[in-house]
Amino acid sequence: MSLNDLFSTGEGQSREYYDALMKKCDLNLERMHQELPQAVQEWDESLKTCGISRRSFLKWCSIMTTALMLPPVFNSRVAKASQMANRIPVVWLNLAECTGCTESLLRSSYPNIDDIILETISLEYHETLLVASGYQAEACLEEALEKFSGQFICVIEGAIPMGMNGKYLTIGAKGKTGYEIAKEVTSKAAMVIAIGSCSSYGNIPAAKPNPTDARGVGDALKIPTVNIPGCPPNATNFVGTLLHYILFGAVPALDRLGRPLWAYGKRIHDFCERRPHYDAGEFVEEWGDEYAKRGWCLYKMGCKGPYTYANCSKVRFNQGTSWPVMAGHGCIGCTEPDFWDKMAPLEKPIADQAPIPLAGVEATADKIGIGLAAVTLAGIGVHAVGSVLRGTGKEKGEK
Ligand code: FSX
Ligand code: SF4
Ligand code: F3S
Repeated sequence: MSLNDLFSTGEGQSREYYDALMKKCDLNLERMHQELPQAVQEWDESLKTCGISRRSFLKWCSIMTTALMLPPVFNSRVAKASQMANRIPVVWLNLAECTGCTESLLRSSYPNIDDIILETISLEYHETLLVASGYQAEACLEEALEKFSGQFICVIEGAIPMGMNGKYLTIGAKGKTGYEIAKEVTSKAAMVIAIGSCSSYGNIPAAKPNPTDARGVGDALKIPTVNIPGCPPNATNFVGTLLHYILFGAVPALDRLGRPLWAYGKRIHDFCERRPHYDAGEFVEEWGDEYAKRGWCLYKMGCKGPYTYANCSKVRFNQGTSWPVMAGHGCIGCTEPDFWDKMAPLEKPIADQAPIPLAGVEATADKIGIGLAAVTLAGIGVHAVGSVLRGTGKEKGEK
């Protein structure tokens, strides 16, 4: 195989581009190797404990390389980076949220490699998982901030309530506000990751009428954040972002909403297994009807896949078992800003509602914007006509 073939998978980039990227990557991996603290447990040991073979690990590395939109020549580098993930100090803050992110990311019953990475990252501080409480817990945080200043990744789960001077959320024995804690911790971090839609954009704590004036971390602190939205988010999207940082010492390319493009660059609708039914005008009309049993498209049951940017259909959840649409419910758009208000009612098509501004769609579809709703509507119209013409009777219940 020629070098040009090896490089041919990279989104149309030239060989020179990847040459430079490889050099950058090798230099960064070496730097990380020298600078990062030693791991508590070696990576191979962690794999062995969880009963995962080296072969499965390497297979996972090639999947992850492709997911990160890198050519196969990066497989071994992704493997190296994964082995270093347990050496990056992480300080994880829990602010206004339901702890669903922590639950879904850190508590899987049958760990796969994403989970092992998440379970072995060097969590220097995590309120929910910490055994210590009160002054002892605060001392742990202070120690971590001092010891790893400028080196740790700050992961924030949850929104920041700004109302009443931040006093809707106070944490710990000294009664500091969530805002004060987040401001101090992020000022010493190498990178800030907003995990989940609450910390990315405010989400449910910020849903109307938002009495606590809850906001996303970037908005509240006026700092740049890498946003990994989802309510809860997918472990792969967090792990991939971490790996990208270890590989290149930089955050991956982001969209206007701070989401990594490799994970949030395409719509749910673009890779949905029910898409052929959408294109054929075959829709579920009622929960549990004949068409639901046949796995037809859920658009008329309120699926927001056409307006939602995420890779759920490709990476799925629970060790790749399933994802919302596969389980039989439409996507509710949980990776989009203000989805709780803007996508509501969740089981009715947006086309049935008055036009609403969809910030995520406008921002990331770059030009498609709200026009998408109109396009989808037009699509439904065309497909519905098609159904009638073919005499399939799918027009039942149509308005
Ligand atoms: Fe909950 Fe996380 Fe939703 Fe928010 O996930 S699952 S409300 S995104 O911050 O804990
Ligand atoms: Fe899939 Fe929803 Fe799109 Fe239908 S509308 S194809 S169910 S994403
Ligand atoms: Fe959320 Fe839709 Fe994925 S509801 S989990 S973005 S399928």
